[in-house]
Amino acid sequence: MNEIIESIKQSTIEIKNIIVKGDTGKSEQQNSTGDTQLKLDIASDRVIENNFKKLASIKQIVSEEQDYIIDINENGKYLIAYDPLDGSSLVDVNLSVGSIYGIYEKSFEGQNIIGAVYVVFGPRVEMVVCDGKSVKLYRMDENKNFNFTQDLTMNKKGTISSPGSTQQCWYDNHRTMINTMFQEGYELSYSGGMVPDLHHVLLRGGGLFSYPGASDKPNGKLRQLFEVFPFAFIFETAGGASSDGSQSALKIKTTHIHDTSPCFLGSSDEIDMVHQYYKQS
Ligand code: AFP
Repeated sequence: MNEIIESIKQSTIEIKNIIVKGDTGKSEQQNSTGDTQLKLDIASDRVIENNFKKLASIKQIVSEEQDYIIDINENGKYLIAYDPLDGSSLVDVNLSVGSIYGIYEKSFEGQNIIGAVYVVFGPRVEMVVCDGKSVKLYRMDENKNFNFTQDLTMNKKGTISSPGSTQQCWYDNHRTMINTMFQEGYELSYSGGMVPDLHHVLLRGGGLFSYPGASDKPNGKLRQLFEVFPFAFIFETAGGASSDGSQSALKIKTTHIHDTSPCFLGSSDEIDMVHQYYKQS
């Protein structure tokens, strides 16, 4: 997996330059989810695809920005699903964004994920790498080197609530749960960028990030392969937990590569709380 991590580092350096110099305008194209693609999305996607195509260990890749799986090397071992620039619509208001990578074996399913990486393009560029045994934080320095900073672990109970989705569309059980958390003193943290929002929960030791199903999006908004499974793998490895409202998100059965799912990620106590409120409903 080392050559994959090195490739991601190279892509990160190139994407950082694109963000700084790039045009944040809209392209004429839409992705499979119907989102209008920004020029940044397409440029970042091209960088990652071109770098991954050089690796003998990769069998297939699939991007959130593309309709289909791309075959790379029939003798390759790894399948990689990636979101090249998640939250890209936030670049033009200068908020943090990120890249997300899920590394799978055999098939693109939650149960077959064996590695996950995300990169935060914020005041600093940071990369988090998870191999299923540990979650490690690296920081890019002025010479474009990625230096190990610390191992990341989560407390049993946290202090942050990061509630996504359109509040007026929340189901009653979800609204009651979120309101109760704030009454109990949880700190609100939500930027609209999944990568910085989850990085915040992870680095502050825990809490709950939620993007539930709601009346406008019953199956949620976040994509299973590119967003939900990589972060579920990272949070569970760090000692936290994940859920789709009733079980570990990694147990979700994927039927299409662009499927979405309700998504809860956080400390184990908070995920237990989610199951209490969702079981009752
Ligand atoms: P974009 O990639 O289209 O900006 O969406 C980002 C995202 O998929 C994820 O990063 C956020 O958690 C989520 O959308 C925010 O969605 P809302 O804007 O509906 O809160």
